[in-house]
Amino acid sequence: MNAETRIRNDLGAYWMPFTANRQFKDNPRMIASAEGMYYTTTDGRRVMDGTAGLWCVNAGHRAPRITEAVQRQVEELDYAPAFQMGHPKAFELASRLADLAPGKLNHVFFTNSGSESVETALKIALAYHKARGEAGRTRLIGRDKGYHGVNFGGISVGGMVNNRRAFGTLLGGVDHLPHTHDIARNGFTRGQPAHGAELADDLERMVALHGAETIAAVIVEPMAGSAGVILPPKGYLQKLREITRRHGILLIFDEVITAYGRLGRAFGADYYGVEPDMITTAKGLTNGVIPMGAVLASEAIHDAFMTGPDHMIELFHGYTYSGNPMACAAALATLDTYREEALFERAASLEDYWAEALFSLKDKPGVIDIRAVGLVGAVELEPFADQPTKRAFDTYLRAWDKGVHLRTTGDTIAMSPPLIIEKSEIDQLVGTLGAALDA
Ligand code: PXG
Repeated sequence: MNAETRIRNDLGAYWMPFTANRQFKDNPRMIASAEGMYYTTTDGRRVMDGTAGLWCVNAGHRAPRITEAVQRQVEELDYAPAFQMGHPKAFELASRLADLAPGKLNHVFFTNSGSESVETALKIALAYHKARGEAGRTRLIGRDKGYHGVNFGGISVGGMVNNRRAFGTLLGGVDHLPHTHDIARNGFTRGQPAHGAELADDLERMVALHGAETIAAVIVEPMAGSAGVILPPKGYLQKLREITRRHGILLIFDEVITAYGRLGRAFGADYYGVEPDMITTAKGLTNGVIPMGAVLASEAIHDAFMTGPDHMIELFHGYTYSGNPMACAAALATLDTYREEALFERAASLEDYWAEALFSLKDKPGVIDIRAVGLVGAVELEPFADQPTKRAFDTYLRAWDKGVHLRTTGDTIAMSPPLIIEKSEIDQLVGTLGAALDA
């Protein structure tokens, strides 16, 4: 082995994110290329992408319009300063998103990831109340099992203990609603769970405890993806909307996973028929090609900042790469692809077939619940005694060996294929998971 080869094959330097580094490096799974629904590994195997990357490649890999748009953009304008300066595609993209967004969510703040979108929305919420003379509204309310990225605001309102416990005291003034995961009452429900709308009433308890005039915002995922695909019970999101509105509290939907067609509509807000005050997005915005996030904010929130002298910066927040030209080009081409290939409609039309296929796994060994919505699915397994997460991860590895890539979280297998998936590929994906569960 010459020096060059040794360096190229050394896996030690890369400290991998959210990965069991030592286990991975003993037995690496490496992707060389991808197209449409499939990856090709460095050892030449074809593996179906059952998760759209990390819930982001909604239009499938290397969608031609996006590839071409990025190629064109890098030849034309690679970067432009984001502060006190603009370029046309950022304005065009913001207008397109405002048109796509529900109701009065007409203003767009660009970020580079879901985590940054969350921090941005939380900061806008605090600054909005201050701008309106209610600076006492500083409390933020999240939810148990919530995932809002990995930055300090996001892990503070988030509710996944492993993401929190190593990192100190986090933000103060944060409280958490109870989660809505309840297999005992809602196990194996097709569609929205029947039980649990009353869990939103806990917000009334917090209002009574802290005083509404101290609460800035509530942030929830309309459908909680990372914690294992937890669906909102019937009436739950409506109730949260009603209580927050009545008490002047902002409602933020974290739609980093659910936005851009994952549920068969542009946004989870459309799917569930509830309009929040802000929506955080990322992932499917650019099909994963270039990092980008966007926060959609209501007219009222935006307008509250547009006061004071004209020459003053209204919001002291932003990123070097907010509205980056390369990312804007990718996002515009992604939105074109979604529209021209009717991918949201396609996801909606596959929803029943997808759920039917997943529910066929009901009697497989170890299965204790199945959940499905849009093109998202989850199969929850009875954990092995004293070895939490192992059963799901073993199943994942078996499916990988059989040519299908899935995700695990705890002892739940999560699936979120690209929206271009064919019925025969749904059969293959679910069939492979079934065989992995049998093994
Ligand atoms: N909010 C939500 C609701 C998310 O799902 C983030 C924020 C953070 O996004 P960034 O771009 O900063 O990672 C997410 C991310 C999984 C998985 O397998 C989920 C996410 C990321 C990676 C893996 O469940 N969600």
